[in-house]
Amino acid sequence: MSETKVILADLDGERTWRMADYVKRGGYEALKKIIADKTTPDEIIGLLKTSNLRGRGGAGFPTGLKWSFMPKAYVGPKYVVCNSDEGEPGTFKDRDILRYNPHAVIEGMIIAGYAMGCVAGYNYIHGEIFAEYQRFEEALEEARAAGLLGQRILGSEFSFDLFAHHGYGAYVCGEETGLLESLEGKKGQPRFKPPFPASFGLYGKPTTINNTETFAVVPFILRMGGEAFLALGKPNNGGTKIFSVSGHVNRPGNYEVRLGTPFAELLEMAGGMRGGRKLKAVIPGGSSAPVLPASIIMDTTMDYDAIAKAGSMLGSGAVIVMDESTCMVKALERLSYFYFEESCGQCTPCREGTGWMYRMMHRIENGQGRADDLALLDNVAENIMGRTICALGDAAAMPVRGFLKHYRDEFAYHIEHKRCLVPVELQREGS
Ligand code: L3W
Ligand code: SF4
Repeated sequence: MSETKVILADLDGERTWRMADYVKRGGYEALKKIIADKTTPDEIIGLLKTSNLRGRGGAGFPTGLKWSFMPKAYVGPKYVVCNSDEGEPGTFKDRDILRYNPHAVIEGMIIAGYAMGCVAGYNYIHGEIFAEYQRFEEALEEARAAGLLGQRILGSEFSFDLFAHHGYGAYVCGEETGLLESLEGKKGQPRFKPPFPASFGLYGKPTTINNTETFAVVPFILRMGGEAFLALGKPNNGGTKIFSVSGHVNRPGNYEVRLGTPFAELLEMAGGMRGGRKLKAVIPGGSSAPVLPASIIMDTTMDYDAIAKAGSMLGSGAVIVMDESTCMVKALERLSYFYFEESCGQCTPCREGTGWMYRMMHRIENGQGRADDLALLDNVAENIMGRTICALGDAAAMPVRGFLKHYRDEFAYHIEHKRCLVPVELQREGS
């Protein structure tokens, strides 16, 4: 029972982020081959479709299909954008990719530019990480000096340039259209979809946006082949995925495993439960994903379809592990505060609803809950879902629905007894 590393393979050396090291690991071979062989864009997109690669940022949308949405006959600039605005609570994989393997992202983005006929690419990097931004800039300089960016790449007809953009640290800028607005120099407020970025993206031009991990794995898929990548995972869930495991485990960190790996194995890789305590619940895909109790998650495999069947989302792959010492009311209060704080305020259900949910959670946690608060929480969450411009509204409502579905008794106990159901000694030990 161990990791199966693709993006994170052979990163034990001292300067794995340097181009020379990446090249030793087979880096840029895929790009050189498609240029030398004059591989067609359709062949590359076909390979991605065969691989069953699904977007690693949260929605799990099929990457090959997304790339195929870009209009081929469009006259004018088209863009490729990398979403490195990692801000989902619990997620810390993209910053490790930028820190240790930035050239994989660069190569993946150049290949994307080639396959979709784009003139330029931008990597939007979260504003609260600095060393990673610097490292990506340095990697771009190395790639440019080696003739892998700019005009007539490797002597071919293909020209493409790539730039890094340091964001501002707002969670909503990780939403693809909020990111585009921000990249254009405006307030990062999401746009209505449709039109999707594939038809109206950066500066109104066709644009494809993928997550850092998605781009980083593309060169490996080209080298190993679509079938081989698919075989690492399971049908409809190709390849490996990096899971950021945090919370009450002995060895929190990033683990790259085959999609379809049982949760129990991932937990063991992360060193098992801290202090030998009992597992209570897991948020399997970042804070937006509904929580799952131990009884469900221990029987579930870590892939998009299995987690959806269990009633949650694989999301960005942030696995938050909670043991028996966790007060679910306190946990949800923290999450609700996050969404309240990060709402961009454009739409009423999200702007007002996130505040209502947080204030209700705050009073329940502080022993001032009212008898009808749970029904009111259900009602507010229900009225946010599907009624907002972007996914942040749903993302705020889904945790509330998940916690109330599985731990309603604990919330009711808090309201009735004005204290927590979890014994105080256990809470202190777990903190
Ligand atoms: C053209 C169509 N394009 C869909 C494209 C669309 C997008 C992708 C998926 O939300 C989730 C959210 C968070 N023509 C298209 C089309 N597309 N139909 O496909 O679209 P969508 O709308 O399903 O998802 P989304 O708006 O991208 C993302 C969840 O991720 N999440 C958030 C993670 C946050 C991070 C982070 O901080 N880095 O990863 C975690 O679970 O709740 O459900 O590109 O344009 N007909
Ligand atoms: Fe802004 Fe929330 Fe509306 Fe998204 S759902 S556009 S974050 S107010």
